[in-house]
Amino acid sequence: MLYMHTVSALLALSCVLTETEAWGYKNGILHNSIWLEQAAGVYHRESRKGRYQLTYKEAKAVCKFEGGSLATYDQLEAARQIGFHVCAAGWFDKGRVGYPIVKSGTNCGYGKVGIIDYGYRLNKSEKWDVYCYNPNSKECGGVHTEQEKILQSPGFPDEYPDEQICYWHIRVRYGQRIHLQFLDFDVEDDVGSISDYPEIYDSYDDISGFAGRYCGDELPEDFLSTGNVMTLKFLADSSVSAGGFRIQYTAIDSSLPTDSDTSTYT
Ligand SMILES: *[C@@H]1O[C@H](CO)[C@@H](O)[C@H](O)[C@H]1NC(C)=O
Ligand SMILES: [Ca+2]
Repeated sequence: MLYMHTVSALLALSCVLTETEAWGYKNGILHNSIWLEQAAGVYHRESRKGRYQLTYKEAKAVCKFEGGSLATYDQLEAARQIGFHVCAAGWFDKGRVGYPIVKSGTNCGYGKVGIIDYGYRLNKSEKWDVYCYNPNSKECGGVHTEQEKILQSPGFPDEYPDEQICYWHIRVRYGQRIHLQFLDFDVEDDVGSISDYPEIYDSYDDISGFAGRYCGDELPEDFLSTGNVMTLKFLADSSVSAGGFRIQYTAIDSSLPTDSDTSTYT
């Protein structure tokens, strides 16, 4: 058992992409997760350094940084029951490690459904991802599967608060594409958009498919995804806010070729 986990951890490590610029470095931990899904207040985080990079102590600090705590087994199970499915082992309460599986598959969870439980780890220096619980987490980000929706910066129409990290993962039906239209836009402006910015990724995470980063007060152009998933990420640093944004997405049925016409939208 342990051997298999070590092998999978090593495999995961070997495909970690080169680290992009660090940000949010606090208490020795990088707080920018690669991706996040949330259900019932539970969400998964991994280190910016990649999968399986957090000791138990670091895992606790990641959750605390955002005002939450490590999820308990029951919280993880409650989230799982409403569809929270993540194929990555993470720390949860009391030094236990596991992950929630909703749908059995051969690549993940040994074909089982439920919390795949590695048990209470004796060695708290082992490195895994983490499952946090924060029912009062700010209203930003999340997983959206509706056919259309308006996403907005935290607090809109008021200015967004400092130090925001939001990930909106959009997933519509297979075969559909996602059309994004900016309705309002005002984000702290600087050269290179390094302070505050939304970013669009033409994929379900923020590792691949980077399609644009925006700041200032000019409405960015519409964007059309290649496939049926997209990620919108928003970061705000610790000073200077602005009016924020509203973005509408709409699922469109499309029989267009999916590889030829996206560049005109980016
Ligand atoms: C605990 O885990 C860490 C990280 O995997 C490892 O380097 C260390 O040797 C382990 N300690 C013991 C006592 O097994
Ligand atoms: Ca700012």
